[in-house]
Amino acid sequence: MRAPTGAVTIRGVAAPPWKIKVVEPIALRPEPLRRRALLDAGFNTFLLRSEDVFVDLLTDSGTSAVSQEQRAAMELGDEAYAGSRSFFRLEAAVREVYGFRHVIPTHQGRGAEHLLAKALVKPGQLVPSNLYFTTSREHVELAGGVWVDVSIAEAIDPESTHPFKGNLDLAQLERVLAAAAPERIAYVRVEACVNMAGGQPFSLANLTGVRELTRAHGVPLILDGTRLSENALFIKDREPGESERTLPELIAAIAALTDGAIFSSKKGHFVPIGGLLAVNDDGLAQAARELVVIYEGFPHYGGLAGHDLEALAQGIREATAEPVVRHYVSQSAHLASLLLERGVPIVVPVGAHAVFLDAKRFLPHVPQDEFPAQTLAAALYLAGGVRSMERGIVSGQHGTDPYTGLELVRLTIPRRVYTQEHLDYVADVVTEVYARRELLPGLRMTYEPAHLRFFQARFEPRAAFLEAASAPAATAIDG
Ligand code: P71
Repeated sequence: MRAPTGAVTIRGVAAPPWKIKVVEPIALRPEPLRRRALLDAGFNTFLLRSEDVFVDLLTDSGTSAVSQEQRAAMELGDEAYAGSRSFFRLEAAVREVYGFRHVIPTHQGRGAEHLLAKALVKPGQLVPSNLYFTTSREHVELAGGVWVDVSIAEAIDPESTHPFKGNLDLAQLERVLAAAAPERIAYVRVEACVNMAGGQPFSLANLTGVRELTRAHGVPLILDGTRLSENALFIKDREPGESERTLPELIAAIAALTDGAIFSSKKGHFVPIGGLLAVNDDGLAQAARELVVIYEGFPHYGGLAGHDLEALAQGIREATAEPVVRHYVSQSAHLASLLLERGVPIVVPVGAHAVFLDAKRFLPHVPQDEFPAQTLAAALYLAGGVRSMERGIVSGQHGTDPYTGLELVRLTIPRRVYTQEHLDYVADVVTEVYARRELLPGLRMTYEPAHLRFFQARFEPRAAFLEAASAPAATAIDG
């Protein structure tokens, strides 16, 4: 069947607009080896080896498949230290797709966040934003800034079906801007498809409102465009009056409302490594170029190889192709619909790049200080070799502040990588763990790193975890 956009849909799911030319072997390890691997990893999925993982839904970061066009472009990589042809091709792609005048490549997204924070944030200045992202907030705080959440209340309600949970609360933003002198605000940050809320988009109307407020108060508006294509697709599908605009038009319209953006290109630009700072202001660009030579490399490569710049330039263009974006967004929707049918509690509406399990409702008997999402992520690995990511108290708690926020497990879909069979398998594993959820005990943290603790923290179970998590289901899966 052909949808109005020209994309092919099969039983409601957008067909992949590609076929597979190169494959990477994967295998499900026997259950005793998965137990060993989980113990060695201290019940932290970040610490598992990928060879011990069957379906890897830890992240969509750097895990997308490159296209044949990207591989071909990589052959043209100009590895000159300065003045590389590959840089100018990247700059042309950014200008064409997003319209920003200045482009500074970085090794990945947090490299761009670092430059931006160093250039724009002075001690005591505020950065109002829709929720937060871990590395974004960390860099602002390291520069002495203060993060201020101005997301709408629905953003942290996993059961609210608000179509634009990534919106900023305009009244709250206005209060923050009005209460502070303009020089006390570093910039307002708007994240596309807010990761920590479950991949939830903002609307164009909301962004327009944010733009008006930042103009009126004379403060910069900076976009985290990491998942901008998906946000543009949700606007096209959900926002009244926007369905006739093309994806490239919507992407350009969003970027044009902002003063600049950071991108972790490892997601929607289909590259294993790379990030960007792209801005319009000459002074800000100059400040960032002075910093990039200290932290990343010469401004014409910013920590990347020439072939990386070529893959990125091509990936930026592919990220505007509606059938490509629609396919991977519909993979999340497919997995979500299987889980909803089986009564598994997930965040709705389904986000861009992942399905988020609501661990508070999945494991209501595990109190939040016993890490329900971490527990669930460990159980999914043990039951079926599925690797997911904790997005709850371990990653969200700020210092010793009390944390009662979202407690989610992210099943993240790498772009152009897994087939529908893989996703159907993941749904079966989640369903089996759900059937035995009452047996799962919580965890105790045994090692807590000082910064971004979720990456390397270690845990041990409070009761017989391995038996509870692996008993009948694992046998069924193995044999
Ligand atoms: C994701 C990641 C990668 C990650 C980072 C930190 C903890 C766990 C996983 C990275 C993002 C992102 C947004 C909205 C900036 C970065 C940093 N996301 N903004 O979701 O989602 O980019 O990883 O390239 O440095 O797994 P970077």
